[in-house]
Amino acid sequence: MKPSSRRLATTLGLVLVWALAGSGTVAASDTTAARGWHGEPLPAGMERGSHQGEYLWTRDRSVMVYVPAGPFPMGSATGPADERPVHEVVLGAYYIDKYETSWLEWKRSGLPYADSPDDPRPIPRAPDWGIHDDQPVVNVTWGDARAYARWAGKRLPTEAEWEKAARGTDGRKYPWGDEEPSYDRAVYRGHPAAETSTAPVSCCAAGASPYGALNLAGNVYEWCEDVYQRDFYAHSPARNPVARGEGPNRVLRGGAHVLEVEDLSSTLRYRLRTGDRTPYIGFRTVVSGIPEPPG
Ligand SMILES: [Ca+2]
Repeated sequence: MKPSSRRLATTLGLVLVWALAGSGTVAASDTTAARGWHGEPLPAGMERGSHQGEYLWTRDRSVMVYVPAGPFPMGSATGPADERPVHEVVLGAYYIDKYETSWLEWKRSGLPYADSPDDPRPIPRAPDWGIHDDQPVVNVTWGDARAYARWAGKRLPTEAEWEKAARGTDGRKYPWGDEEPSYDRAVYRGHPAAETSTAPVSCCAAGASPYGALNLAGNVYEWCEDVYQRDFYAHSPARNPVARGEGPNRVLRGGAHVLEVEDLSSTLRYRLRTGDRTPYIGFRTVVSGIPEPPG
């Protein structure tokens, strides 16, 4: 072998060693990236976000937070009849949007919308205060919300998932605890940033839920997957309950910018006809976690 050939062979050998070592490094980092902030396996399409505890759903670039599997007390012993009885519900792990779905995210989906409040087409229309990218999409029917979720590869939360995301496991009344609502925690009637409009979805960090989601109380009501059944709590299954099937009304949760402070309770079960649109109703979406084998 000529000296130049020997140098070439040596170089090729070094390149091979570098490539093997490099591919090992990539594989190791892939393994790390496939686990979330809680050590849980990440669903395809999910990445850790740039801030501790936050996740990025790559399809719609939404920020999500993690709700671990386990039980929580659902319902209220002191609220209206449809919130009783308090009963233990066990849910699998899931991720829920940190924020209400915004107009910016709706635009990313390519689904139709109208800039004019007077547009006669059956699509989400601008509210009187106009379309602002950082504010929640409104005037959406339950079907519109589902269409967005399908596009994003996500789904609407069940009523139980919404309530656990808002209350955690200690039976609190509001996302932040049992203290009475205030305008730094939630957007409801009289809020200075929302007298004639919704507030940005990033509003009210002091009102974060135990898992870090914002505006589960207030700003806009949020569609859930469930058909509204007044007596559902009396006979619902203990694991991953959801009321499916036909029914005129779907469940809405959390209160809204134009409504009273009483509507902010995290156990309150509001409902509306599936095809209705109002400027105080929006939604957020969820992604199921990956179950881990016991032990
Ligand atoms: Ca809300």
